[in-house]
Amino acid sequence: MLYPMETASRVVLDLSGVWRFMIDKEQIPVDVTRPLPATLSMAVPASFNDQTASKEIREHVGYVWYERCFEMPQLLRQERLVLRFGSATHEAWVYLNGHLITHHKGGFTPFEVEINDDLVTGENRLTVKLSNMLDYTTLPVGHYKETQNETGQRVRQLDENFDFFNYAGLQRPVKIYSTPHSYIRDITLTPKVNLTNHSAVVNGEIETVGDVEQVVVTILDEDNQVVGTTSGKTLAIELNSVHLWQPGKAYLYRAKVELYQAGQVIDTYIETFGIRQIAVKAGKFLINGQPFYFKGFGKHEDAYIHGRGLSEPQNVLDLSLMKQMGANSFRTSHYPYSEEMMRLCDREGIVVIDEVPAVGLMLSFTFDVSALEKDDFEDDTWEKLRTAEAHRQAITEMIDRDKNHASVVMWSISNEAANFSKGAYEYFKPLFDLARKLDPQQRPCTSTSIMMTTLKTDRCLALADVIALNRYYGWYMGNGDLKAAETATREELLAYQAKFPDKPIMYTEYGADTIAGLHSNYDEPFSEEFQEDYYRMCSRVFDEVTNFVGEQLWNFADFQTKFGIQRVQGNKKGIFTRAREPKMVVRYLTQRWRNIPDFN
Ligand code: GCB
Repeated sequence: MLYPMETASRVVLDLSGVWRFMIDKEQIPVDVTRPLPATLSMAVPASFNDQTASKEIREHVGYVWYERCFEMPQLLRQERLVLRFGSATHEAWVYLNGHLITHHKGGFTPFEVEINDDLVTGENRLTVKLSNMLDYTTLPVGHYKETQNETGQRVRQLDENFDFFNYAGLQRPVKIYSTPHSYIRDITLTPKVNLTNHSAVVNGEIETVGDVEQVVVTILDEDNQVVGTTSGKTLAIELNSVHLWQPGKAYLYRAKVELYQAGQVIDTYIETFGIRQIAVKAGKFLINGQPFYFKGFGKHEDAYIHGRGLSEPQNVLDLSLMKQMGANSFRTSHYPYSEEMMRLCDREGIVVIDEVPAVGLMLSFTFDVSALEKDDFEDDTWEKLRTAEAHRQAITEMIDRDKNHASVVMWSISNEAANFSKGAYEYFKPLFDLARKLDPQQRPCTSTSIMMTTLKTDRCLALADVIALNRYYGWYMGNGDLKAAETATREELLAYQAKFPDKPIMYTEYGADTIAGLHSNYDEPFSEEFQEDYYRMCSRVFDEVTNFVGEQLWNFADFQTKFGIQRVQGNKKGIFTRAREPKMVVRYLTQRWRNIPDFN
């Protein structure tokens, strides 16, 4: 799916700004043929939750409505016009001038619809109904319940089966873009590098719609010089002396695709891409043939006021802070991030593990690993969950959206699912197969494992190209005892390495809740001293394990969660506060990461 972009043949109109908003009290049906009786203002893109002083709005479970009007410039009316949502969380019904024009479920991927037939001259009224409800059929997974209040009215309740606030709304840009009626629908690029002679072949497919006489593809380098050209919808353009996209040293080419009719260019799209090679071999994660070491983070899209909404200044700052520390990567825990962030990572040379919103696929919880080690251990996760269809859709839409990004080096198919329970392999095998079938660049796939999913209990290890562990020894297990944590960390990593000598191993989460400004002479948990000791302990062990290919700590910054006795206005495992002020440990990690090269 192409990102909306202005070119010689395309115009983009941005519908960001202040919309009208209301929560649906479900007392009288909303009449979409008339303007909404909505009196509140709500900025788009952003989550709705933190934009008002109302607790009712912040904690609302159910439906909300957004509306705004726009006029379509007459000079564009002859073009094909497409309304596009960067995301609408979690389910959307879109009406234009009172007609339902599209519906989409899944809160973290874009969708679009042609609007020519529903546009009117003068003012157009765009209305969006959103649901923020989650259940056993959706990603992420929520425990959903309906009860009745004293007056017999339905009360919807949602208990998120995950550790982040259920922000919702029109969280990413809403745009209208134009194309001609015959147009470029999609571009798929699969550059193949020859590392020995520094050449590459840019393979690809151009998908078009309508009457097309010819398609011409031109590759431009960063100096705007033409380095290759071809005609036809299938390309294989050879490039010599190629500039590789490298972590921290991004080099981006542009593929200018032109569609001809009667000797004239009628549609142009410019796709930016990088040339690099990803491989997993003999326990190493190779980027451009060299063993790469991941230094970085699990993150969230989470900010004051914006909630999970796109904040480009915050994205720019986050990557700058990462680079300053010598970090080189992050995982889009626990959902695909905005397209704007992915483009920025391409530009900045930040390496990304791209994750679907598959979080909460675990319906029981115990730290008693011995119970889980029984061959036939089965909880009710795979019997009760009905998420397979949503999961297939999420994988399909994520890969469709992100397939050309040089920054994306691996897909994460789930976070902390009940891999220890019978039925897990049968659930996941088709999903890993699907990701591998869909990805034209054949990136490695992984899924991150929770502490109870061990070498003995994990039924899905054979599926993952990289072993990705989320571990909290010294925090959730043996809180405060870093000596025991060190032993457990070491023993477990060495055991994985011995059993799977060809699979790279990395930590995709490890951390300790830390209240900024809390200090202790006794290095107690929650103090800044403890956080630093914890990370020093982990680093010591990591450095001993040959096949250990990366450390992505939890979390880049403090973030908002649902209520819970372990959460004080959110999760405090950030090494930065939510406002991006450093905790003490940032100095230690900066010094460590600046001294670990990206490649070893
Ligand atoms: C995890 C989850 C993450 C939580 C984290 C924690 O394992 O993947 O979503 O926020 O632990 O801090 O408990």
